[in-house]
Amino acid sequence: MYTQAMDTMGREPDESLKAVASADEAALQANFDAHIDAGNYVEAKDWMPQNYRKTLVRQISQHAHSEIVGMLPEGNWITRAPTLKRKTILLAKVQDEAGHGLYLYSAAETLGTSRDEMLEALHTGKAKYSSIFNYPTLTWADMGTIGWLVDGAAIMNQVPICRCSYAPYARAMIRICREESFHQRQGFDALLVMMQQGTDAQRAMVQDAVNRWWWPCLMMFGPPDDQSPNSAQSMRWGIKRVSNDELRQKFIDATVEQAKVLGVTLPDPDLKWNAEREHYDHGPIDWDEFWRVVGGNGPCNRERLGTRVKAWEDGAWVREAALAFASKQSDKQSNTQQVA
Ligand code: BYC
Repeated sequence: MYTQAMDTMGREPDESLKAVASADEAALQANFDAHIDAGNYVEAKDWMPQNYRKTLVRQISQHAHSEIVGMLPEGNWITRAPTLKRKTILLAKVQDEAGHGLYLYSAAETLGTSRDEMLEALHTGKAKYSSIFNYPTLTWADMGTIGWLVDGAAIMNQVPICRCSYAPYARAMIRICREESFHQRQGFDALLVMMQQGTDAQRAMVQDAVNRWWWPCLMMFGPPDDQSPNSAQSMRWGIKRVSNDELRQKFIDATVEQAKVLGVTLPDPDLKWNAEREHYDHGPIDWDEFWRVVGGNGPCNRERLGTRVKAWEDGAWVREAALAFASKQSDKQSNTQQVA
């Protein structure tokens, strides 16, 4: 502080320093923009604008939260799976989701936010997680439908993130997408078996699950492009590569054909092929319902958050034990080094 005062010899130190800093900043910003425009990736140690960092922490942490909250509606059915084969598949899938959460929290940590901070934001309701996990899983058919539709929507949204400009996120997504593909197939397979080899009651159960999950799945892609405050900047930065509406449309186009193979109908009387657009038209989405759920008032928001907070509190002794063990190990190591 004193040195600075001497150097400036009575001039306005803050102003001159600010001018230099902002000139530097402008050059860094220009480099960064050119780097992004050329389609290059950004690594953790590279310079990046504060808002780019903030946007990534927001999206990646919300994505991580979605993975671990997403374990709850399915975890609920592990003990009730109809066969040993379905139980092992579901168990593996739910474990994968814990793994996805870990990759994603790790990717977000590279941006300088600690996992404790991110979890605190989840537990206090400040951070969002995907709206879809605030709906109940009422029957076994919901497990197949989550795999087919929810994971199907997730893959559609996540494949373009494998090319996200932030490299640690893009790398995490490559592995996640491979696993999501297995998740989607196992869901489709479970439903196909029920539809082709099941009883009338089982087929009705599948149709009922599809009816309940269809619209919330379309909401997973986020608000329409003209009501999506983050899209324009995220597209500019190469964080998002394809818009919410385009992805939703791609999902609808792919799913209508899959529904035909399964032999289920989708609960939208306005769903029809538009030869001019070469896409399926669809009926209006209830965006009031979406914002209600995102705002914390969906059917299961309180239950999901309560379960997460309880798991965090019940796990306190595990974290303490792990820290005590790690500190014992490092004491042991430094003692050995001293003796040597
Ligand atoms: N739910 O400006 P927008 C999985 C929020 S896990 C809740 O379009 P953005 C799986 C949005 O955050 C799947 N909130 O935002 C796991 C924003 O609020 P803030 C999770 C939503 O970020 C286990 C505001 O609405 N996938 O598949 O440009 C088992 C305005 O939206 C939702 C990801 O997280 C929503 N559905 O675009 C099975 C993918 N949609 O943050 C399966 C990564 C929007 O400004 N994320 N909001 O307060 C993304 O691709 C983007 O963040 C989104 C939203 C497309 C979701």
